Amino acid sequence: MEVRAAVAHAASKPLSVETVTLDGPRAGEVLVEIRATGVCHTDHFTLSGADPEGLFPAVLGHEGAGVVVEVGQGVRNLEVGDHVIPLYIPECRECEYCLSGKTNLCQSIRETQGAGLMPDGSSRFSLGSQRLFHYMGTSTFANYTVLPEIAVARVRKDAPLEKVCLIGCGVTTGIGAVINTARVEAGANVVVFGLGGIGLNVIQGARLVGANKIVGVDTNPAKRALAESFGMTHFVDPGEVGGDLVPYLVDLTGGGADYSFECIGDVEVMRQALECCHKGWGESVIIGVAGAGQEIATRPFQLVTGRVWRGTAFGGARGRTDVPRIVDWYMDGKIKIDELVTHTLPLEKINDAFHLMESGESIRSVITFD
Ligand code: NAD
Ligand code: AHE
Ligand code: ZN
Repeated sequence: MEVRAAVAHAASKPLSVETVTLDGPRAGEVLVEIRATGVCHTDHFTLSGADPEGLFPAVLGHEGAGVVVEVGQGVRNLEVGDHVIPLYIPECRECEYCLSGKTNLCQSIRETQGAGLMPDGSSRFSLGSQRLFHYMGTSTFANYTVLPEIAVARVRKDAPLEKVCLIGCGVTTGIGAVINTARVEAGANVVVFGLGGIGLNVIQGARLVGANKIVGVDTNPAKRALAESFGMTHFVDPGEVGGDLVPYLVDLTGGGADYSFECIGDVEVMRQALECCHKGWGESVIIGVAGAGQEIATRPFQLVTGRVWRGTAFGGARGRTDVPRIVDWYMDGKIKIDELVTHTLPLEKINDAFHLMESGESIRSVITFD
Protein backbone atom coordinates (compact mmCIF):
# COMPACT_ATOMS: atom_id res chain seq x y z
CA MET A 1 0.00 0.00 0.00
CA GLU A 2 1.01 3.63 -0.39
CA VAL A 3 1.60 5.57 2.82
CA ARG A 4 2.86 9.03 3.76
CA ALA A 5 6.18 9.00 5.57
CA ALA A 6 8.89 11.42 6.62
CA VAL A 7 12.03 9.83 5.17
CA ALA A 8 15.46 10.44 6.69
CA HIS A 9 17.61 10.07 3.55
CA ALA A 10 20.90 10.94 5.22
CA ALA A 11 22.36 12.17 8.52
CA SER A 12 21.87 15.86 9.31
CA LYS A 13 19.58 16.41 6.34
CA PRO A 14 15.95 17.55 6.73
CA LEU A 15 13.33 14.82 6.60
CA SER A 16 11.54 14.54 3.30
CA VAL A 17 7.80 13.80 3.36
CA GLU A 18 7.07 11.33 0.58
CA THR A 19 4.63 8.70 -0.56
CA VAL A 20 6.32 5.36 0.07
CA THR A 21 5.30 1.73 -0.26
CA LEU A 22 4.56 -0.34 2.83
CA ASP A 23 4.14 -4.11 2.57
CA GLY A 24 1.46 -5.58 4.83
CA PRO A 25 1.79 -7.59 8.03
CA ARG A 26 3.22 -11.10 7.95
CA ALA A 27 2.76 -13.85 10.55
CA GLY A 28 2.69 -12.49 14.08
CA GLU A 29 2.52 -8.87 12.91
CA VAL A 30 -0.09 -6.14 12.69
CA LEU A 31 -0.64 -3.11 10.48
CA VAL A 32 -1.24 0.02 12.55
CA GLU A 33 -2.63 3.32 11.34
CA ILE A 34 -0.55 5.85 13.25
CA ARG A 35 -2.75 8.74 14.38
CA ALA A 36 -0.15 10.72 16.31
CA THR A 37 3.54 10.63 17.18
CA GLY A 38 5.74 12.65 19.45
CA VAL A 39 9.23 13.75 18.42
CA CYS A 40 11.79 12.68 21.04
CA HIS A 41 15.35 13.87 21.38
CA THR A 42 16.47 10.36 20.44
CA ASP A 43 15.01 10.88 16.95
CA HIS A 44 17.14 14.02 16.75
CA PHE A 45 20.18 12.11 18.04
CA THR A 46 19.85 9.48 15.33
CA LEU A 47 19.15 12.01 12.58
CA SER A 48 22.25 13.95 13.66
CA GLY A 49 24.43 10.99 12.69
CA ALA A 50 25.76 10.47 16.24
CA ASP A 51 23.92 7.17 16.79
CA PRO A 52 26.24 4.21 16.16
CA GLU A 53 23.15 2.22 15.15
CA GLY A 54 21.78 4.96 12.89
CA LEU A 55 20.89 3.72 9.39
CA PHE A 56 19.80 5.70 6.34
CA PRO A 57 17.52 5.98 4.49
CA ALA A 58 15.02 5.28 7.25
CA VAL A 59 11.61 6.12 8.60
CA LEU A 60 12.29 7.42 12.12
CA GLY A 61 9.84 7.90 15.01
CA HIS A 62 9.19 5.84 18.13
CA GLU A 63 6.63 7.72 20.26
CA GLY A 64 3.39 6.93 18.47
CA ALA A 65 -0.17 5.81 18.98
CA GLY A 66 -2.69 4.43 16.53
CA VAL A 67 -5.29 1.85 15.60
CA VAL A 68 -4.85 -1.74 14.35
CA VAL A 69 -6.23 -2.01 10.82
CA GLU A 70 -5.03 -5.49 9.81
CA VAL A 71 -3.68 -8.53 11.63
CA GLY A 72 -1.29 -11.10 10.21
CA GLN A 73 -1.59 -14.84 10.49
CA GLY A 74 -1.43 -16.25 14.00
CA VAL A 75 -1.84 -12.96 15.84
CA ARG A 76 -3.41 -13.89 19.14
CA ASN A 77 -3.62 -10.83 21.33
CA LEU A 78 -4.73 -8.02 19.03
CA GLU A 79 -7.66 -7.40 16.70
CA VAL A 80 -8.71 -4.83 14.13
CA GLY A 81 -9.92 -1.67 15.87
CA ASP A 82 -7.67 -2.00 18.91
CA HIS A 83 -6.05 1.25 20.02
CA VAL A 84 -2.34 0.70 20.50
CA ILE A 85 1.02 2.18 21.41
CA PRO A 86 4.06 0.78 19.54
CA LEU A 87 6.88 -0.45 21.78
CA TYR A 88 10.53 0.05 20.93
CA ILE A 89 11.29 -2.43 23.68
CA PRO A 90 8.95 -5.37 23.07
CA GLU A 91 7.71 -7.75 25.73
CA CYS A 92 7.67 -11.31 24.39
CA ARG A 93 7.29 -12.86 27.87
CA GLU A 94 9.31 -15.86 26.63
CA CYS A 95 12.97 -14.88 26.19
CA GLU A 96 15.62 -15.28 28.86
CA TYR A 97 15.49 -11.56 29.58
CA CYS A 98 11.72 -11.39 29.99
CA LEU A 99 11.71 -14.52 32.15
CA SER A 100 14.55 -13.25 34.35
CA GLY A 101 12.27 -10.80 36.11
CA LYS A 102 15.35 -8.57 36.36
CA THR A 103 15.07 -6.40 33.26
CA ASN A 104 12.64 -4.95 30.74
CA LEU A 105 15.16 -5.40 27.91
CA CYS A 106 13.37 -8.14 25.94
CA GLN A 107 15.94 -9.39 23.43
CA SER A 108 13.74 -11.57 21.24
CA ILE A 109 13.95 -9.26 18.19
CA ARG A 110 16.72 -6.84 19.24
CA GLU A 111 19.17 -7.95 16.56
CA THR A 112 16.93 -7.35 13.54
CA GLN A 113 15.48 -4.23 15.15
CA GLY A 114 18.96 -2.75 15.54
CA ALA A 115 19.60 -3.57 11.88
CA GLY A 116 16.52 -1.59 10.84
CA LEU A 117 14.59 -4.69 9.80
CA MET A 118 11.49 -6.64 10.75
CA PRO A 119 12.07 -9.93 12.64
CA ASP A 120 12.12 -11.96 9.39
CA GLY A 121 15.02 -9.84 8.16
CA SER A 122 13.04 -7.85 5.60
CA SER A 123 12.18 -4.19 5.33
CA ARG A 124 8.58 -3.37 4.50
CA PHE A 125 9.14 0.27 3.55
CA SER A 126 10.44 1.16 0.10
CA LEU A 127 10.67 4.19 -2.14
CA GLY A 128 10.72 3.06 -5.75
CA SER A 129 13.51 0.50 -5.92
CA GLN A 130 15.17 1.83 -2.75
CA ARG A 131 14.77 -0.06 0.53
CA LEU A 132 14.03 2.12 3.58
CA PHE A 133 15.10 0.98 7.03
CA HIS A 134 12.74 0.71 9.98
CA TYR A 135 13.78 2.58 13.14
CA MET A 136 13.66 1.25 16.70
CA GLY A 137 11.19 -1.33 15.42
CA THR A 138 8.47 1.33 15.31
CA SER A 139 8.89 3.90 12.46
CA THR A 140 6.04 6.11 13.63
CA PHE A 141 6.83 9.04 11.29
CA ALA A 142 4.43 7.44 8.81
CA ASN A 143 0.65 7.21 8.75
CA TYR A 144 0.89 3.40 8.66
CA THR A 145 3.52 1.06 10.05
CA VAL A 146 3.89 -2.68 10.61
CA LEU A 147 4.79 -4.03 14.02
CA PRO A 148 5.39 -7.43 15.58
CA GLU A 149 2.54 -8.29 17.94
CA ILE A 150 4.99 -8.45 20.87
CA ALA A 151 5.93 -4.82 20.24
CA VAL A 152 2.43 -3.44 20.67
CA ALA A 153 0.61 -2.38 23.84
CA ARG A 154 -3.19 -2.36 23.62
CA VAL A 155 -4.70 0.64 25.41
CA ARG A 156 -8.20 1.79 26.28
CA LYS A 157 -10.19 3.33 23.43
CA ASP A 158 -11.30 6.48 25.26
CA ALA A 159 -7.71 7.75 25.66
CA PRO A 160 -6.80 10.60 23.27
CA LEU A 161 -4.13 9.21 20.96
CA GLU A 162 -2.61 12.66 20.33
CA LYS A 163 -1.72 12.81 24.03
CA VAL A 164 -1.06 9.23 25.12
CA CYS A 165 1.38 8.77 22.25
CA LEU A 166 3.92 10.32 24.64
CA ILE A 167 3.56 7.23 26.84
CA GLY A 168 5.34 5.43 24.00
CA CYS A 169 8.57 7.02 25.21
CA GLY A 170 8.93 10.24 27.25
CA VAL A 171 6.29 9.74 29.92
CA THR A 172 7.10 6.11 30.62
CA THR A 173 10.85 6.68 30.51
CA GLY A 174 10.81 9.53 33.03
CA ILE A 175 8.24 8.19 35.46
CA GLY A 176 9.55 4.63 35.12
CA ALA A 177 13.11 5.72 35.87
CA VAL A 178 11.87 6.97 39.25
CA ILE A 179 9.49 4.13 40.08
CA ASN A 180 11.05 1.06 38.46
CA THR A 181 14.75 1.83 38.16
CA ALA A 182 15.67 4.04 41.12
CA ARG A 183 12.66 3.10 43.27
CA VAL A 184 12.76 6.54 44.85
CA GLU A 185 11.15 6.56 48.27
CA ALA A 186 9.00 9.23 49.91
CA GLY A 187 11.10 11.96 51.52
CA ALA A 188 14.11 11.47 49.22
CA ASN A 189 15.99 14.44 47.77
CA VAL A 190 16.23 14.27 43.99
CA VAL A 191 18.24 16.21 41.40
CA VAL A 192 17.12 16.16 37.75
CA PHE A 193 19.51 17.35 35.03
CA GLY A 194 17.67 18.49 31.90
CA LEU A 195 14.06 19.65 32.02
CA GLY A 196 12.83 18.49 28.61
CA GLY A 197 10.27 15.79 27.85
CA ILE A 198 12.17 13.23 29.91
CA GLY A 199 13.25 15.40 32.84
CA LEU A 200 9.73 16.76 33.40
CA ASN A 201 8.47 13.20 33.66
CA VAL A 202 11.18 12.34 36.16
CA ILE A 203 9.96 15.32 38.14
CA GLN A 204 6.34 14.20 38.04
CA GLY A 205 7.44 10.69 39.01
CA ALA A 206 9.35 12.12 41.98
CA ARG A 207 6.29 14.11 43.00
CA LEU A 208 4.10 10.99 42.70
CA VAL A 209 6.26 9.02 45.13
CA GLY A 210 6.43 11.90 47.60
CA ALA A 211 10.02 13.07 47.17
CA ASN A 212 11.12 15.95 49.42
CA LYS A 213 13.39 18.31 47.47
CA ILE A 214 13.08 18.00 43.69
CA VAL A 215 15.89 20.08 42.22
CA GLY A 216 15.83 20.79 38.47
CA VAL A 217 19.01 21.81 36.61
CA ASP A 218 18.78 23.32 33.14
CA THR A 219 20.80 25.83 31.13
CA ASN A 220 17.52 27.18 29.71
CA PRO A 221 15.68 29.22 32.36
CA ALA A 222 12.54 29.18 30.18
CA LYS A 223 12.03 25.57 31.37
CA ARG A 224 11.55 26.67 34.98
CA ALA A 225 7.84 27.53 35.12
CA LEU A 226 6.58 24.28 33.59
CA ALA A 227 8.98 22.25 35.74
CA GLU A 228 7.60 23.95 38.85
CA SER A 229 4.07 23.07 37.78
CA PHE A 230 5.21 19.42 37.50
CA GLY A 231 6.58 19.44 41.06
CA MET A 232 10.10 20.89 40.92
CA THR A 233 10.87 22.61 44.23
CA HIS A 234 14.22 24.28 43.37
CA PHE A 235 15.62 25.45 40.01
CA VAL A 236 19.33 25.73 39.25
CA ASP A 237 20.72 27.40 36.13
CA PRO A 238 24.37 26.23 36.02
CA GLY A 239 25.34 29.53 34.40
CA GLU A 240 24.07 31.41 37.43
CA VAL A 241 26.00 29.34 39.97
CA GLY A 242 29.13 31.22 40.91
CA GLY A 243 31.66 28.36 41.01
CA ASP A 244 31.45 24.61 40.79
CA LEU A 245 27.97 23.10 40.30
CA VAL A 246 28.61 19.87 42.23
CA PRO A 247 29.32 21.35 45.69
CA TYR A 248 26.45 23.78 45.14
CA LEU A 249 24.04 20.87 44.61
CA VAL A 250 25.51 18.89 47.51
CA ASP A 251 24.90 21.88 49.74
CA LEU A 252 21.38 22.48 48.37
CA THR A 253 20.38 18.88 49.09
CA GLY A 254 21.88 18.86 52.59
CA GLY A 255 24.79 16.50 51.86
CA GLY A 256 24.01 15.23 48.37
CA ALA A 257 21.14 13.86 46.33
CA ASP A 258 19.63 10.55 47.34
CA TYR A 259 18.89 10.12 43.64
CA SER A 260 19.95 12.02 40.55
CA PHE A 261 18.84 11.61 36.94
CA GLU A 262 20.71 12.69 33.80
CA CYS A 263 18.14 13.54 31.12
CA ILE A 264 20.35 15.29 28.55
CA GLY A 265 22.87 12.89 26.99
CA ASP A 266 25.97 14.89 27.99
CA VAL A 267 28.80 12.80 29.44
CA GLU A 268 30.21 15.74 31.45
CA VAL A 269 26.81 16.27 33.05
CA MET A 270 26.59 12.52 33.74
CA ARG A 271 29.71 12.90 35.86
CA GLN A 272 28.24 15.87 37.75
CA ALA A 273 25.04 13.89 38.28
CA LEU A 274 26.98 11.06 39.91
CA GLU A 275 29.22 13.29 41.98
CA CYS A 276 26.38 15.40 43.43
CA CYS A 277 24.97 12.21 45.01
CA HIS A 278 25.12 11.61 48.74
CA LYS A 279 28.20 9.80 50.02
CA GLY A 280 27.40 6.27 51.15
CA TRP A 281 24.13 5.75 49.29
CA GLY A 282 23.30 8.25 46.52
CA GLU A 283 22.27 6.70 43.21
CA SER A 284 22.58 8.34 39.82
CA VAL A 285 20.51 7.11 36.88
CA ILE A 286 21.64 7.79 33.31
CA ILE A 287 18.73 8.28 30.92
CA GLY A 288 20.33 10.48 28.25
CA VAL A 289 21.93 8.75 25.28
CA ALA A 290 25.33 9.90 24.05
CA GLY A 291 26.92 9.58 20.65
CA ALA A 292 29.50 7.20 19.23
CA GLY A 293 32.87 7.65 20.92
CA GLN A 294 31.49 9.39 24.02
CA GLU A 295 32.51 7.87 27.36
CA ILE A 296 31.73 8.56 30.99
CA ALA A 297 34.42 9.05 33.63
CA THR A 298 34.75 9.61 37.35
CA ARG A 299 37.27 8.83 40.07
CA PRO A 300 36.69 5.27 41.32
CA PHE A 301 36.64 6.87 44.80
CA GLN A 302 33.14 8.16 43.97
CA LEU A 303 31.89 4.56 43.75
CA VAL A 304 34.14 3.21 46.50
CA THR A 305 32.46 5.67 48.82
CA GLY A 306 29.03 4.28 48.12
CA ARG A 307 27.60 6.16 45.19
CA VAL A 308 25.87 3.98 42.58
CA TRP A 309 25.84 4.58 38.83
CA ARG A 310 23.14 2.93 36.74
CA GLY A 311 21.13 3.42 33.57
CA THR A 312 17.65 2.83 32.31
CA ALA A 313 15.91 2.24 28.98
CA PHE A 314 12.18 3.03 28.66
CA GLY A 315 12.14 3.56 32.42
CA GLY A 316 12.51 -0.13 33.09
CA ALA A 317 8.92 -0.59 31.89
CA ARG A 318 7.59 -3.84 30.45
CA GLY A 319 5.58 -2.28 27.70
CA ARG A 320 2.59 -4.57 27.15
CA THR A 321 2.05 -4.80 30.90
CA ASP A 322 2.92 -1.30 32.11
CA VAL A 323 1.89 1.03 29.27
CA PRO A 324 -1.89 0.38 29.63
CA ARG A 325 -1.57 1.16 33.35
CA ILE A 326 0.17 4.44 32.66
CA VAL A 327 -2.62 5.34 30.23
CA ASP A 328 -5.04 4.70 33.12
CA TRP A 329 -3.01 7.02 35.39
CA TYR A 330 -3.37 9.76 32.79
CA MET A 331 -7.09 9.16 32.32
CA ASP A 332 -7.56 9.17 36.12
CA GLY A 333 -5.76 12.53 36.39
CA LYS A 334 -2.86 11.06 38.34
CA ILE A 335 -0.25 12.26 35.83
CA LYS A 336 -0.09 15.17 33.41
CA ILE A 337 0.55 14.85 29.69
CA ASP A 338 -1.40 17.67 27.98
CA GLU A 339 1.02 20.31 29.29
CA LEU A 340 3.97 18.49 27.68
CA VAL A 341 2.48 18.91 24.21
CA THR A 342 3.63 22.41 23.39
CA HIS A 343 3.17 22.10 19.62
CA THR A 344 0.90 20.05 17.35
CA LEU A 345 1.93 19.86 13.69
CA PRO A 346 1.01 18.01 10.50
CA LEU A 347 3.53 15.56 9.04
CA GLU A 348 4.46 18.09 6.35
CA LYS A 349 5.87 20.34 9.09
CA ILE A 350 7.88 17.68 10.90
CA ASN A 351 11.16 19.50 10.33
CA ASP A 352 9.75 22.40 12.37
CA ALA A 353 9.44 19.99 15.29
CA PHE A 354 13.20 19.37 15.14
CA HIS A 355 13.92 23.11 14.94
CA LEU A 356 11.64 23.81 17.92
CA MET A 357 13.52 21.18 19.92
CA GLU A 358 16.90 22.65 18.96
CA SER A 359 15.86 26.17 19.90
CA GLY A 360 14.53 25.00 23.27
CA GLU A 361 11.03 26.32 22.47
CA SER A 362 9.20 23.01 22.64
CA ILE A 363 8.85 20.27 25.20
CA ARG A 364 7.14 17.85 22.86
CA SER A 365 5.87 18.47 19.35
CA VAL A 366 3.20 15.97 18.37
CA ILE A 367 2.64 15.15 14.71
CA THR A 368 -0.97 14.32 13.92
CA PHE A 369 -2.17 12.53 10.79
CA ASP A 370 -5.59 13.70 9.66
P1 NAD B 1 14.96 17.56 25.33
O1 NAD B 1 15.71 18.17 24.23
O2 NAD B 1 13.46 17.72 25.38
O3 NAD B 1 15.51 18.08 26.74
C1 NAD B 1 16.87 18.23 27.05
C2 NAD B 1 16.99 19.35 28.09
O4 NAD B 1 18.33 19.41 28.54
C3 NAD B 1 16.62 20.73 27.56
O5 NAD B 1 15.69 21.36 28.43
C4 NAD B 1 17.95 21.48 27.55
O6 NAD B 1 17.81 22.86 27.79
C5 NAD B 1 18.70 20.78 28.68
N1 NAD B 1 20.15 20.88 28.63
C6 NAD B 1 20.95 20.74 27.54
N2 NAD B 1 22.25 20.83 27.90
C7 NAD B 1 22.27 21.02 29.24
C8 NAD B 1 23.31 21.16 30.21
N3 NAD B 1 24.60 21.11 29.87
N4 NAD B 1 22.96 21.32 31.51
C9 NAD B 1 21.66 21.37 31.88
N5 NAD B 1 20.62 21.24 31.00
C10 NAD B 1 20.94 21.06 29.70
O7 NAD B 1 15.31 16.01 25.32
P2 NAD B 1 14.45 14.78 25.87
O8 NAD B 1 13.54 14.31 24.81
O9 NAD B 1 13.94 15.12 27.21
O10 NAD B 1 15.61 13.66 25.97
C11 NAD B 1 16.65 13.79 26.92
C12 NAD B 1 17.67 12.69 26.73
O11 NAD B 1 17.10 11.43 27.07
C13 NAD B 1 18.17 12.54 25.29
O12 NAD B 1 19.55 12.17 25.34
C14 NAD B 1 17.35 11.39 24.76
O13 NAD B 1 17.97 10.77 23.68
C15 NAD B 1 17.30 10.51 26.00
N6 NAD B 1 16.25 9.51 26.08
C16 NAD B 1 16.58 8.32 26.63
C17 NAD B 1 15.60 7.36 26.85
C18 NAD B 1 15.94 6.06 27.50
O14 NAD B 1 15.14 5.13 27.44
N7 NAD B 1 17.09 5.94 28.14
C19 NAD B 1 14.27 7.61 26.44
C20 NAD B 1 14.00 8.84 25.86
C21 NAD B 1 14.98 9.80 25.70
N1 AHE C 1 21.33 3.24 19.34
C1 AHE C 1 21.94 3.90 20.47
C2 AHE C 1 21.23 3.53 21.76
C3 AHE C 1 20.05 4.37 21.96
C4 AHE C 1 19.35 3.92 23.22
O1 AHE C 1 19.97 3.66 24.26
N2 AHE C 1 18.07 3.84 23.13
C5 AHE C 1 17.23 3.57 24.29
C6 AHE C 1 15.91 4.17 24.04
S1 AHE C 1 15.99 5.92 23.77
C7 AHE C 1 14.38 6.29 23.48
O2 AHE C 1 14.25 7.61 23.24
C8 AHE C 1 17.02 2.06 24.49
O3 AHE C 1 15.93 1.56 24.53
N3 AHE C 1 18.10 1.37 24.67
C9 AHE C 1 18.06 -0.06 24.82
C10 AHE C 1 18.44 -0.73 23.53
O4 AHE C 1 18.41 -1.96 23.49
O5 AHE C 1 18.75 -0.01 22.56
C11 AHE C 1 23.39 3.53 20.63
O6 AHE C 1 24.07 4.23 21.38
O7 AHE C 1 23.83 2.57 19.97
ZN1 ZN D 1 12.39 8.56 22.94
